[in-house]
Amino acid sequence: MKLSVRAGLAGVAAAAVALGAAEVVAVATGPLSAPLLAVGGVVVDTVPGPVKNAAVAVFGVHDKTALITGTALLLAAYAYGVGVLALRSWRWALAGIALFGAIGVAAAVTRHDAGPGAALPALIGAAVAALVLRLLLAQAVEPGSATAGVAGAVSADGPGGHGPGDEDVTDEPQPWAGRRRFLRGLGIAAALAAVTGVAGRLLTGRRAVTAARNAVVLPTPVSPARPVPAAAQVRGVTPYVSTNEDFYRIDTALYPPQVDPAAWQLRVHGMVRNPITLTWADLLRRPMIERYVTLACVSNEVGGDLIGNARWLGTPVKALLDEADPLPGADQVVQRSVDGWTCGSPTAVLRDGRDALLAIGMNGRPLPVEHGFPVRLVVPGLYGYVSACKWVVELELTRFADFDAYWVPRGWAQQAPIKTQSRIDTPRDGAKRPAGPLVVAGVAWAQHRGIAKVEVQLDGGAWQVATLADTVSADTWRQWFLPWTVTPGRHTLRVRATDTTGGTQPSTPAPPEPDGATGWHSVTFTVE
Ligand SMILES: Nc1nc2c(c(=O)[nH]1)N[C@H]1C(S)=C(S)[C@@H](COP(=O)(O)O)O[C@H]1N2
Ligand SMILES: [Mo]
Repeated sequence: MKLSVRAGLAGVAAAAVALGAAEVVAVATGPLSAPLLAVGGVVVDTVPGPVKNAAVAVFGVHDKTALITGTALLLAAYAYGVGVLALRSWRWALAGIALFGAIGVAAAVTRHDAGPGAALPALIGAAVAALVLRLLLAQAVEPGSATAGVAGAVSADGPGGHGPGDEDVTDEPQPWAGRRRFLRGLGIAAALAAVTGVAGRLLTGRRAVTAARNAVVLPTPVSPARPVPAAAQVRGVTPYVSTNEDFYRIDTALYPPQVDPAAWQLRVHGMVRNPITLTWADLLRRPMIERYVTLACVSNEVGGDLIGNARWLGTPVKALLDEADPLPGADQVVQRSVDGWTCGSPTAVLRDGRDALLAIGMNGRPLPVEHGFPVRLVVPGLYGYVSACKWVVELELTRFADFDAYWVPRGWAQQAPIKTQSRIDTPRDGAKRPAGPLVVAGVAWAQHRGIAKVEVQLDGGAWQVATLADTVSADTWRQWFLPWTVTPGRHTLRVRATDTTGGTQPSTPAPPEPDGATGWHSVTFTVE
């Protein structure tokens, strides 16, 4: 192994131990102060809209994992470079580590609601990185060899030393005797990194609100949800009710905010005559209703699965807003999450009598932490990014002209009612089917307007009207099916829906940005 490779590996190992140490410190200072999450969070908030949209499109609900993995790989490459650099100049290597620490500190302290200790994980991580790199480098360099001076430089002489390795660090004619010792050092570092990293994560998990969530007893709704009719589910179609585990998750939070209901408050303020502050106990005393509402993400592509239907338990937002008594002209309700994320809904929509909920329950359970525990909004008929604030702590009455919520400066529309859409779930694109009878089936949605008709077309022929399955309400999606007889060959199916206002979804394909995708979903399959 070449000396420069050893030094690079030492750099990577030092960075890994540093991250592990930072995770442990972050147990005390908050998960978002750990450098990886902090830097990742800054990336999430600052990458240009199109890049992020592409990430959601490519990675879907795994965009967070992709981001963290990408950040870690970049850091590894950087740390490798710092390790190699250390052979030439320990001073420059220290500067490289300091830069890494500074970026971590800057990211951590600028996060929304950053605590006083937010800088600590990155600072301590940087110190650990310097220490570990020094120790490993001392082992990477063979004593008595032409490059031994480097070892001296980084171990005995201390920072700033230069060794003869400066001239010719990668050339290594002699087999290297210290290999075993160095590899052992690397192994110890890797083990340390793994143990501290995992321990940090586990301890952070123990500080999570899991216990508080388990202790929540959901109140009985004064108005229960209409039961799901058996005929709502068509065979071969996505489940009519999405389980909490399978429900799609989209948000900007790399680590879901941990909000203890005991400390939770909702402020209703801004352009109102009666500002209100609601505690968890206050909230539980309010009348609760339970409704099935289908939530959809504006980033959902035609045919995509960023949509789900759940039974939400919550108190009507309308009554709360009526009590706060908005001033004339307050046309926007800005919902603010504990992590600073915002979205804006039209005040008129929240007050028009639809079941806009301040929700605490999802399918009979307290909201999962990833879905907004303890409290979120659910508004039938509006895309999630303009209505469904998770971990909500504020409702601020303002004007659309005066405030742009999180996604608006990033290129998305201020207002975004859900567009009428439909999807073929069976047959799947690329499927092979035997000749003869074939049931085409799928879902369609036009929340709050309701689906009136679904039509299917085979190979560009005449549109055929599908049978609509039963559904709970206009606020949920609706399944449909159409029996067909197919002959051998390659076939293409298309679907389009019409809502109860008579609007048929347009054929023109449009991307999700700025206010929701349009176009007809099509699948191509083969009959043998
Ligand atoms: N606090 C917060 N709430 C948020 C978001 C977010 O990034 N942060 N994303 C919104 C978007 S874009 C959607 S589509 C829905 C998704 O809700 P879900 O993750 O429960 O499916 O949450 C909305 N609420
Ligand atoms: Mo979304």
